[in-house]
Amino acid sequence: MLTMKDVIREGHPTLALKSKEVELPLSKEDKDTLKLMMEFLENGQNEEIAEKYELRPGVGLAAPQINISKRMIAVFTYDELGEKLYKTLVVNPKIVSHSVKKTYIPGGEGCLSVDREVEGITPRHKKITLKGYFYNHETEEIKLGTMKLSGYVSVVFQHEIDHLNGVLFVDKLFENIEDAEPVLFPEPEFEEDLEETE
Ligand code: UDB
Ligand code: ZN
Repeated sequence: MLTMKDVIREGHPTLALKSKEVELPLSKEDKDTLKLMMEFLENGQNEEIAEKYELRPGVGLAAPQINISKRMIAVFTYDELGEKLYKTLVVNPKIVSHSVKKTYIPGGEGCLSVDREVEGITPRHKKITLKGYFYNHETEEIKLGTMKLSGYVSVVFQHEIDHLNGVLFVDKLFENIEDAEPVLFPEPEFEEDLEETE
């Protein structure tokens, strides 16, 4: 399994490289890498496993972050409404179109490869159309396809694709972005209990 020891950090030269297109059909090695990437994200979001192995709860991972300079990404997250789960591995992803409107994560982004607190926000396209080879690591099927993404999930994919181009979120920090709308995370509904318990 992958742990935080396998994740290279800011300053490592691989993070600044443009990674290579992956050849198809996928090699056994590439299939294994993709599977390990998804398992790393799943483990990180499993409290018990995360605590045991000291994993950060990642929502996305790009192959260069484990020092493999190939165009492969993994995303494991719900959308901002907690409605749809994206458990997605993409090989040779490409943003084929995007909105003019921009968005950003209000508190700023973080990164599994960046160990410091960074101030500032990173502008992203509000909507993207992503084309690539979508890989199912359970069935080992791979299919060319297109996905339309918006809001928080679109930010996660853009962050991962940036890694494939040698770009970190810290390379594009702003104090404020004109005419960008923040990703809206709804506040959990809170209702005070009127009855005493126990
Ligand atoms: C993350 N997680 O996984 F706004 F429910 C980050 C870390 C670095 C803090 C673990 C994260 O942002 N979780 C999150 C954010 C929310 C709401 C929520 C959970 N990454 C992945 C990464 O470094 N990939 O290379 C950083 C994210 C910042 C923006 C998109 C990816
Ligand atoms: Zn990152």
